[in-house]
Amino acid sequence: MGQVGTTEVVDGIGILTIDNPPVNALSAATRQALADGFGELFANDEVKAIVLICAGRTFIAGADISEFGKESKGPDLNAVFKTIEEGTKPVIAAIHGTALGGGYETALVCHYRVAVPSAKVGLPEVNLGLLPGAGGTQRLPRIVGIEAALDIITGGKPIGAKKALEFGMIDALAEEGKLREGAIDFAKKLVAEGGPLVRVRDRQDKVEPYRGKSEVYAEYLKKNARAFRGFKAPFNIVKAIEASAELPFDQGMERERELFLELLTSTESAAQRYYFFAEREGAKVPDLPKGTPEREIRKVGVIGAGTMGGGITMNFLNVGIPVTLVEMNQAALDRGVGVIRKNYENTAAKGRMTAEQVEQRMALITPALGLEALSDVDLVIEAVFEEMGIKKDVFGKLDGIAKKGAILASNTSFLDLDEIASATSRPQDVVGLHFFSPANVMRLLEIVRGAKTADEVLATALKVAKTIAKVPVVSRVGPGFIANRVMAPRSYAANALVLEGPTPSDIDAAIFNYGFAMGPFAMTDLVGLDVIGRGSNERTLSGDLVKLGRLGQKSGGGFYDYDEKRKASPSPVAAQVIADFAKAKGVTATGALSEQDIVARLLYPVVNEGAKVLEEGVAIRASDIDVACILGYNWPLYTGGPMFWGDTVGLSKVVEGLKAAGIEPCKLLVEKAASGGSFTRG
Ligand code: 3H9
Repeated sequence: MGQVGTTEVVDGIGILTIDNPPVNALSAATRQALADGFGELFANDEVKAIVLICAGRTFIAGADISEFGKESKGPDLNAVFKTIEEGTKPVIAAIHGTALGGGYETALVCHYRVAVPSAKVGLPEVNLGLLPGAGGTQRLPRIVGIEAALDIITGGKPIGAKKALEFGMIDALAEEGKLREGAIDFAKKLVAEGGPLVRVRDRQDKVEPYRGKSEVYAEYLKKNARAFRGFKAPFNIVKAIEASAELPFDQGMERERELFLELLTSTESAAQRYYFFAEREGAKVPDLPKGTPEREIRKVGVIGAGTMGGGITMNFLNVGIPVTLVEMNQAALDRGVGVIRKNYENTAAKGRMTAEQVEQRMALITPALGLEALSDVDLVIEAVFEEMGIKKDVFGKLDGIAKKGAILASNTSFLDLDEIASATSRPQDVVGLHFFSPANVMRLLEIVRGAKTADEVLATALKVAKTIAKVPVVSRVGPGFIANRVMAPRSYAANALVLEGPTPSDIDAAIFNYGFAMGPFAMTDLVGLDVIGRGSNERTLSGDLVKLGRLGQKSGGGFYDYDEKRKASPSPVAAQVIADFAKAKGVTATGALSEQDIVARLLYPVVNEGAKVLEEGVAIRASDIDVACILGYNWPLYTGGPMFWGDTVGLSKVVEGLKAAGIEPCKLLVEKAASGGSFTRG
């Protein structure tokens, strides 16, 4: 059994403990330990019932994702499951932490499930572009019913133990911290009662009423069409759940297997599994020495109570960290605090927070006028107007106010952090914390490492990201850092392409069908043409539209015309402005382009910019660029982000496409294409 599994017998109850850090994933070693441990305990006559429990932070957190796509070694999971399910002694899964995916499926082949109140259970495979492939789609509906199973498995969210008990996903709660004792007591009671063994696979009552009701699944897909768009897994999940009602258990298992394998070999799942690890890589900075000390952040200051500052503040309030919120005048301060309160009250109105929690959070804000109030905070985040002069002034003043060792952070989205830091006598304490709007919702945090930022400050910034549940990506100083910079060429390309013939609707449709929520012209109309074009002195297409009062949705027209319900339709006026602009620029129309061609024209330049960001050392790794685009710009997850997608398309093809559009591919991209290399594959 090696190091991973240990067995013991206590008062006739066999206990198998799995200890395979970090998360007891079902790797070959864990499967071996399960096979050996159950084999031994079933064979031991002294043992009347068996408790399966895990050491460390969690119950089995699922299949080992890093093993997918590799040659399978060790015992087959289904064979191990058969041993448990068909065994003649009751088996009790004792759950703490998270029993997810294959982990919860292991619990489902046990006869009973006991959990501590803090535990969570669930089938999150959909997030990896997969479906539960070890019986989850056949067993869960037999416990919770078809409708609940559809929501749980296509949603992929973990469910807290108390709710899981209501659903029947677990059978009993054990006292927090006393799982082992609770599970042993449960087992002893079962032995004493001596009832028949209960197997989930034998239950029919919850699925039988759905036999022949194909409309249930069709309606479910229709209702969720928007959320499922572009993904493969939800569709296969629905088919597998339908099979749980239509087919006898063993045939249902075969159908599940087929549908699972179809997903396992799909590009979508490969992209989503890549992304799972990519999110976790972001916090790893190769040249940051292991064990670098982190500074304690007990109190935070935020400068600017506007949309950004307010959102940033909420992140800290949500985790119980007090914030001193600074504004220049009382009216702006009151407005900012009022917006935060309103946001929390809206959440409470939806039942996702109690009135008491709203007050608890609000009580953590100290509103203040003037920077002097920041003398005792451990971290200051500046979110004032995006202008170098103003930022330097604020940092210069902060230098004289903030306590020694306080971290001075800027939320700048494109200014030179080193120049901002130069306004202080402590550039080592300055770092960029670039939040994305709305800052309390968006999960991305770009951490900008200045030329002089101390390791300790970077390590603390990474810790802060974790504390407030953000996904960090570390960037060096450079215009636009990572996400904004890499995505900018998409807009340039769209504005160039629209002069050549494809209409805004053609271009937006291609980008929407690729998987973005919106195309670039619809987006510009939403944000406002005046806002997007602000600060530019050159004649631009947007500028020409603005001159006609076409500011976007808010003025009833921009690139599109809008009715009173803000429904868009193609605009003859905009079409004329585009034609005039093209003529003035000497651009002649090309022939019609396919959606694929349009996507290439708009998105290959993003891959190229990503390559430049890597070449310049602004980003540490290609996967950080993908994470930044997926979380910062809603780049469709199932493509893996621009760099993973570029590799999927083939880098030579990307290089050719760029050249054909008159764009010079960067050196790194050309080299990789020539050598048959890739950014993300191995
Ligand atoms: C599945 O089960 C398919 C089945 O239906 C069976 C088919 C036959 N594998 O997230 P953390 C690593 S699909 C390999 O930072 P936390 C992770 O990379 C699976 N490695 O910790 C990280 O490594 P490192 C269904 C894994 O406490 C370290 O563990 N299950 C796996 O914030 C710590 O992770 C899931 O989708 C894995 N399954 O959160 C659950 N899981 O330290 C996926 C984690 O080198 N896992 N690692 O960066 C999670 O959601 C979270 O990791 C968990 C812990 C909530 C468990």
